[in-house]
Amino acid sequence: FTTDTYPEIKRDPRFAQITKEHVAFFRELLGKDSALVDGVTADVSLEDMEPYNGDWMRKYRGHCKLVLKPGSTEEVSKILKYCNDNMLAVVPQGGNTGLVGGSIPVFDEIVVNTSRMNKIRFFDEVSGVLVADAGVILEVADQFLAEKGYIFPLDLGAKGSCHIGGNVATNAGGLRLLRYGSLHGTVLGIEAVLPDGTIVDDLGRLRKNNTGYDLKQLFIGGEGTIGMITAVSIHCPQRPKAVNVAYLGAESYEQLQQAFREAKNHLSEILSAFEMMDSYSQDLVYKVRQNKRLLEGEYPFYCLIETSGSNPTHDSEKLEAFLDQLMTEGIVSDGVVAQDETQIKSMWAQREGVPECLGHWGGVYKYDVSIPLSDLYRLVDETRERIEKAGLKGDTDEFPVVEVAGYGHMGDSNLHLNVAVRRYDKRVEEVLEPFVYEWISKVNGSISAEHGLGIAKKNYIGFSRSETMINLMKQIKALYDPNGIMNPYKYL
Ligand code: FAD
Ligand code: 2HG
Ligand code: ZN
Repeated sequence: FTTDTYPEIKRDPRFAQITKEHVAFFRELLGKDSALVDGVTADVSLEDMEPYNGDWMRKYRGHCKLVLKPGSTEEVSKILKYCNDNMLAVVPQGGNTGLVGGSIPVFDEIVVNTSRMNKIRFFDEVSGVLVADAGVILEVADQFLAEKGYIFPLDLGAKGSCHIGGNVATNAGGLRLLRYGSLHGTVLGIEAVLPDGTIVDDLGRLRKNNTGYDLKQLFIGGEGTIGMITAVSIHCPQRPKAVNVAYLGAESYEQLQQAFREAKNHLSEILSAFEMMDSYSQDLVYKVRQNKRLLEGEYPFYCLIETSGSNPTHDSEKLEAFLDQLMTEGIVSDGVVAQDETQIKSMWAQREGVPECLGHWGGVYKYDVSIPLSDLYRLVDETRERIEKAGLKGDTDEFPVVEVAGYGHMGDSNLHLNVAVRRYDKRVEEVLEPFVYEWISKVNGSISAEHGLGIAKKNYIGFSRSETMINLMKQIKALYDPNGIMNPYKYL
């Protein structure tokens, strides 16, 4: 895709074009060459720009000519102030793993990337409070915590690349939100820079702090539209000593709902994940990775259940008793419990590998939505019917839809509807949109459960938010970013 896909978006003429003088300023400020990828004054190839201009799904393409990699909050402050004074538009970027095109420039906005801001600043071994730079990679933060007996309260498939600043900016949900809650609760403080260079030092370490408006919440899930997060303070739980994982097969979505009800009932405080996968998503993973099936039989639905607790014997007994009951009552058809760390990893790989394997054929139309549990899977069935009726299913250039699959964080009522295609195709998009968004709106769901709006859902925010709410958001945007330089052309 290119911006041609959005003919309604025109480059805002209020923004300046980047000149050699601008580059000279940034070069002087950031010093080292490694802090700057310059396609304005230096002979930098398109390939060098590719990691910053292209997204994980190969769906969005920017035309940025300058990437800045500040090494400190002060440098971010000087960069943004200069950009604001000179009307240069900016896109904050972390690991660039976002799935809604939010971290990709639309035209020639300057990318300000956090990869050099990667220090852990503070950790309290008693309270579990971690303070770290925005550019720390999620997995690195978690490994640091593991050595201290703690765990980062967020985990997701992109952990090896995404930055904690990006996680907070998208309010990422992930695989264990069911257990550890949303970043709106676990993030205790934020340090951020406003477009005029003001450093907002709200890097508190307190769990309780009812002193006026909780302004940091605006940056959590703000998607870089009001300022740049430079550091995060977060409350981390004790790392569980006992982790068990089971992978089950079921005949129907109704049975999965029953299994979830029973999991809450029987596993209660140790339940840490309940993930749903349909056969379409699982079969694709087996096909792409050529790995052995986890269960002997094939089922229309699968779920992955994880428990995390402090007593291995107690947790195993609980999980075994729970599974016995599910099997005896015919709620699930088959199941297997991981016997060691390797099996735990392969079960999780079978779930976490779904997004990558769905992308194997070329592209994926992704819908990350919240739907009341009873209706959740119906959207996948109806979407598949629509695609088939439109005659687009086929796996050829003429019939580009390879598969329609549903999976996601069932424990949080969060469905990932994915339509895998050989190539992005307007005909497919027209069958899917606004159909999916209208469908969601009718059941009072949310058009974005955890990935945000970015540019992908720019035109659809009204399906989940009222006019009044959108206007309030615009007022906040105007207050924090009066020149509109922060991540322009995106959802606001
Ligand atoms: P980027 O992609 O670089 O940026 C994302 C957005 O945040 C952009 O709008 C950007 O402008 C803004 N931003 C980035 N850094 C800052 C900053 N410092 N200050 C202000 N704004 C900033 N998401 C989930 O919620 N749950 C999942 O389970 C999940 N799994 C994923 C699995 C895979 C394989 C992939 C590729 C993605 C997945 N995601 C998931 C998407 C998710 O949004 C990102 O992985 C992650 O949260 C984004 O972090 P990032 O550092 O890559 O941010
Ligand atoms: C996941 O849960 C991620 O695996 C990605 O949120 C979902 O790619 C998707 O649609
Ligand atoms: Zn997800």
